[in-house]
Amino acid sequence: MKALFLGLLSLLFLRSSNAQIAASETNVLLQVQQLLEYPQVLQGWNNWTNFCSLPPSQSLAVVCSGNHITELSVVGNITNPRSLSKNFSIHSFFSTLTNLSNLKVLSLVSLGLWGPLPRDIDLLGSLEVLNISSNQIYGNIPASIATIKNLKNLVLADNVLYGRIPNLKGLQNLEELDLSNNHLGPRLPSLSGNVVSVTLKNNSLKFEIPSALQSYDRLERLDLSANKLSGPIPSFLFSLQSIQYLSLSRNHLSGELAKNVSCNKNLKYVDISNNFLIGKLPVCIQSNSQNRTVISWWNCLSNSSSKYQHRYSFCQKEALAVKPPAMNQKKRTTMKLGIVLGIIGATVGIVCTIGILVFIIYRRKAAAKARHHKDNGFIFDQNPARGSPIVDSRHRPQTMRRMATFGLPPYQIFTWEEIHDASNNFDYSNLVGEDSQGQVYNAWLRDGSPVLLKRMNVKHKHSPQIMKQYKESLSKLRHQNLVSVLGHCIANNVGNPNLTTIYVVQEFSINGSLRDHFKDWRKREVLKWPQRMGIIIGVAKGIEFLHRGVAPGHFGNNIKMKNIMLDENLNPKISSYTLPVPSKVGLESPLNRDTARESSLYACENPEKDDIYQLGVILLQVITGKLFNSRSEIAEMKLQLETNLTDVMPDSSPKMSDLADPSLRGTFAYGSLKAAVEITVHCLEDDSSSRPSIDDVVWHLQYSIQVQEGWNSSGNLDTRV
Ligand SMILES: *[C@@H]1O[C@H](CO)[C@@H](O)[C@H](O)[C@H]1NC(C)=O
Ligand SMILES: *[C@@H]1O[C@H](CO)[C@@H](O)[C@H](O)[C@H]1NC(C)=O
Ligand SMILES: *[C@@H]1O[C@H](CO)[C@@H](O)[C@H](O)[C@H]1NC(C)=O
Ligand SMILES: *[C@@H]1O[C@H](CO)[C@@H](O)[C@H](O)[C@H]1NC(C)=O
Ligand SMILES: *[C@@H]1O[C@H](CO)[C@@H](O)[C@H](O)[C@H]1NC(C)=O
Ligand SMILES: *[C@@H]1O[C@H](CO)[C@@H](O)[C@H](O)[C@H]1NC(C)=O
Ligand SMILES: *[C@@H]1O[C@H](CO)[C@@H](O)[C@H](O)[C@H]1NC(C)=O
Ligand SMILES: *[C@@H]1O[C@H](CO)[C@@H](O)[C@H](O)[C@H]1NC(C)=O
Ligand SMILES: CC(=O)N[C@H]1CO[C@H](CO)[C@@H](O)[C@@H]1O
Repeated sequence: MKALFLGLLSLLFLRSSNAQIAASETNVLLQVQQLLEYPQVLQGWNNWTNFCSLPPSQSLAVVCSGNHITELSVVGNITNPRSLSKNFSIHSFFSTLTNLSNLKVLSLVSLGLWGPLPRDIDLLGSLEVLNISSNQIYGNIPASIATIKNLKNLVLADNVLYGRIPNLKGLQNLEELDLSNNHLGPRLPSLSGNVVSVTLKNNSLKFEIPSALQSYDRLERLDLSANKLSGPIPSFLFSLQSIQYLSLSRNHLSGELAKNVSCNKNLKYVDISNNFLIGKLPVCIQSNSQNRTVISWWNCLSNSSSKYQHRYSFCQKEALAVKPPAMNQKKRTTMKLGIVLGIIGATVGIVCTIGILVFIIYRRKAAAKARHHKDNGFIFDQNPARGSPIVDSRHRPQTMRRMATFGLPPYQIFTWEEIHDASNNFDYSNLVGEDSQGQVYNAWLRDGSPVLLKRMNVKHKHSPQIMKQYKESLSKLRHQNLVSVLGHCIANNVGNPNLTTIYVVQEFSINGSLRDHFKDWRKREVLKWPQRMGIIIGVAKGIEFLHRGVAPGHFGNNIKMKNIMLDENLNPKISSYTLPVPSKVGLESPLNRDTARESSLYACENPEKDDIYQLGVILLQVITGKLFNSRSEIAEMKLQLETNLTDVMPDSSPKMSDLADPSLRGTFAYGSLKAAVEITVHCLEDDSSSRPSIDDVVWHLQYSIQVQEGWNSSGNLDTRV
């Protein structure tokens, strides 16, 4: 009896004290528990939990103030990290959190969160601490994060973030930035001068340490270790007004430190190990002292207290190999080039001419093309309220600001030096592959944007006329559904006049291939029917452009899932098409078709219809969600679908829906699926001559999309992701 009374009393008490925070915020917490799939640390939360007086622990803190929740800190099991199921949607998770309108501290560590950070993360506008380290957040850091004005600590360490770090200068209150163990780069972000701790270790930073750091008067801790920074260590780092901890280890830093470097007296820790430094250390970091730890091994220093040093020649060689790209130093171009050439003893003469004519022709064609492509882009915007341009023009130099309609900079003739810098002297670590045409490198333009660089050697000498036609044909390979050609450089070898090296700079797509998206179920979940049709029509339009948009047509393009790159808006780009090489006979056949055929899995005598067949295979995989490895599997699936189509029985319809990828359920209009299946079956005809032309395919796909759009707009589809 007494126990019951006490129980009732405590219940009443709990209810009333919980009532201090708005009921809606209690609901948000319970939803958070559910969306996080009931992690151990939140076990026991229920309708009766008094969230404002939970005993504080290392892994959980809820703090209330007034009648609002101001802090939510949840740390999952770090030793045994888990991953949330495919039901998890980071987008709805964060939009649930935005209902905690006064939230100042948000820590969600090691909870298995996955997905890209929502672009509208700035809706959490009162945040001061955002700590979502040790999860599986991928993609770019949204630029809107820089508008959360009160942010003091931003910790996104141990995730899978990649790409540029947005400009964070607007975060005037930012004190701690920790982005370690991601793939961010290639440049350090701009920060306000108030920052106290910057940790960017183990990312993909390149280039020299920027002099902007000089103005960070409050910076106490700087960790840039395990990146690919190059160039010298600027002296000012050691004497920054507040610096205490400085780690630059495991980079490609080179050169000699100035002898007169002076150190801030509070500098307690310096790690410059594993670089390519030479010469003697300045006095203030010459050895460990009572108050200063210095780690300097594995350089080529001659007066270091550490025994572990490489020989001088090692650093000279390595430093040369990673010579930092010259930024905005056009004037030095020829002189530096001469030095480099002298050192490597090469006899390559450089003839990169500016094809003004090509450029003018291109501009005229681009304008015509732009008109042509204006209204046939079919991309389902995942986030219609916040459509943002694919390319952020603010970071591009003036000359590149004039965008063509589909977001490409104007075609560019590169100098050999630019090519050389972009690839870090064709550094082996940048080599991504080699095919019958040549090597492909990862490279970075001077504005930091990543590109692909293809190097092809061409034997035979070609007449200026043929070279002119050739350059023109290269510069035409630009379309929103192609991994477009951004520019080129042609270098003639002085020692061997019959050898020409052609460097082609192509777009780089950071977001992975269509096949990657299908193999990773998380990414696949994002691809509902409208998204998949948007991708397929893009691929078809890319093929249409290759077949019809350039003269002569470009056939046998080795169209495969792994060769379709997706950008961040899920716009597909065909990457596999064979680049033209100059031919002896001029424009008659500027394509090296033999290589195209060799590399094609289903080589056949009709390269045009071969492309159609391969588009059919992609359609089949996109519809069924299966990845096929053999022609017989494809034939079998085609047969099943075909039977379904020709069967007049009305109950055949559910069968077709069953053949479709289960994760598409509820997202397609039946008529749209049927139209897509019809054209797929048609593309996969055994007899190549009965396959449709690309124009037919595009027409049918557009019809399928129209059916789908009608269905969407009658309120059938929740297009949120
Ligand atoms: C919590 O309350 C909601 C409605 O207020 C109810 O639907 C739900 O079943 C309750 N849950 C528990 C565990 O009592
Ligand atoms: C973390 O997971 C491990 C292994 O499952 C388990 O032994 C440990 O108790 C967990 N720790 C916490 C804090 O839950
Ligand atoms: C995911 O959602 C489906 C349906 O909503 C449900 O049946 C399944 O159990 C959920 N999976 C997990 C791991 O929560
Ligand atoms: C958040 O607030 C909005 C409007 O106040 C409401 O419609 C929505 O259901 C709330 N979400 C949660 C998870 O409480
Ligand atoms: C972020 O979380 C990690 C892991 O719990 C912790 O070590 C770190 O101190 C946190 N940082 C902030 C600013 O909360
Ligand atoms: C560096 O970061 C990657 C992920 O970006 C991680 O897998 C790796 O373990 C990290 N390396 C070190 C030494 O921390
Ligand atoms: C160090 O010496 C260089 C010239 O050798 C000079 O330009 C620089 O101002 C000196 N720095 C300091 C801090 O004395
Ligand atoms: C080391 O620090 C102590 C106090 O922290 C100070 O008295 C001493 O002078 C310092 N030694 C050197 C060599 O700077
Ligand atoms: C020039 C210079 O700094 N020389 C120093 C090299 O290191 C020894 C001790 O290891 C010093 O005695 C020298 O002054």
